[in-house]
Amino acid sequence: MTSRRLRDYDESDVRVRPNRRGSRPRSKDRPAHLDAVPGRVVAVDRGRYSTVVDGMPVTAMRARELGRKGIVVGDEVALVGDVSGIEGSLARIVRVEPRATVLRRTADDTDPVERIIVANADQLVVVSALADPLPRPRLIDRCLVAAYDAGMTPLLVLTKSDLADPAPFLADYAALEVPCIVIGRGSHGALEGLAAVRTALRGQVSVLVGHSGVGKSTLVNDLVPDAGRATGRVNDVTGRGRHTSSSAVALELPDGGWVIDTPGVRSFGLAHVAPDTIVGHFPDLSPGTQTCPRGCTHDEEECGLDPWVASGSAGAGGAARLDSLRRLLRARSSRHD
Ligand SMILES: Nc1nc2c(ncn2[C@@H]2O[C@H](COP(=O)(O)OP(=O)(O)OP(=O)(O)O)[C@@H](O)[C@H]2O)c(=O)[nH]1
Ligand SMILES: [Mg+2]
Ligand SMILES: [Zn+2]
Repeated sequence: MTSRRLRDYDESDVRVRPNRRGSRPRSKDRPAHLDAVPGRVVAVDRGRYSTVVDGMPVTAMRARELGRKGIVVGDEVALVGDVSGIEGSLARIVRVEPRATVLRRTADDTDPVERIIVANADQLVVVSALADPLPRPRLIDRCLVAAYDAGMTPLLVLTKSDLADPAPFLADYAALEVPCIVIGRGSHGALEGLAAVRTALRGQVSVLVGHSGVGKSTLVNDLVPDAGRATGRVNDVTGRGRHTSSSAVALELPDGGWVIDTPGVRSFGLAHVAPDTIVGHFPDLSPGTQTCPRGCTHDEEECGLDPWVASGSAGAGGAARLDSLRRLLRARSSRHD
């Protein structure tokens, strides 16, 4: 439902589209503010919220009645006041609608404070460079765990294929069965492989995550004309990106759907994720946990998955799949990205 509402904004004739508020489903306990209009938060900057209302940009602040409730990029909100979007105007956000998904992370596994990064995204695009900076497999695995935890579909995008051969990396990830797209600069400097990315993102709300310098903003600039996202060079000495992007921004895709560019992450704390959540995303293996001891971490001696796979119940690729599952389970509890 969330995506449907987002797609409403995709029409090129949004400026003249009649207000459809009358046809929206009404919640039973709809509070006051009957005059509120629906909008989507596309950026947050020091207490100011950039929203899109009927396809038009509107700047807003939070209403006092919201209390301490957080508002993040991707949130569907209700706005009152001056929603004209005219330069200098300021609307008020009076309500945050229930979120279909939340992408959350803790700063590290010991940090009890969960931060919600993005709301209402369908797809988590884990972006990794094949070189410059080198792939960080554990960070990638941890991002995949975060996607499973958030109920988002994962997609791997490998960038900079002009700098390194993707084959070894692809071999390592084959058993995970996560879709994977390779892109890179061609001989004229333009990005190649974008058609597959466009197809995968069409009609979806996708959030890009990955280490600084892997090329998230470069990709967004190619996908969204006029996106104008700043891009940075990778430091020759440290081999790291410079954290060029400092906050998340949602941009509308020309073919329908939204893409959310986020700042580079160094780590992805997953203290809040339960092992069974991860196993649930391996439907070929999960029946094998029936003989597990109570509270099994699925990475221990008595785990029922080992005899299940050894008996051939998970098919010929079962051993490789179990290896992949264990890698994600370990990624969840390892401290170092
Ligand atoms: N050779 C090569 N360079 C690329 C490619 N994609 C991006 N780059 C370069 O990589 C550098 C970093 O790109 P950005 O798009 O700023 O990376 P980012 O992931 O947005 O980084 P943060 O905003 O810091 O998280 C820039 O110099 C880009 O030109 C690619 O496919 N091949
Ligand atoms: Mg960036
Ligand atoms: Zn087990």
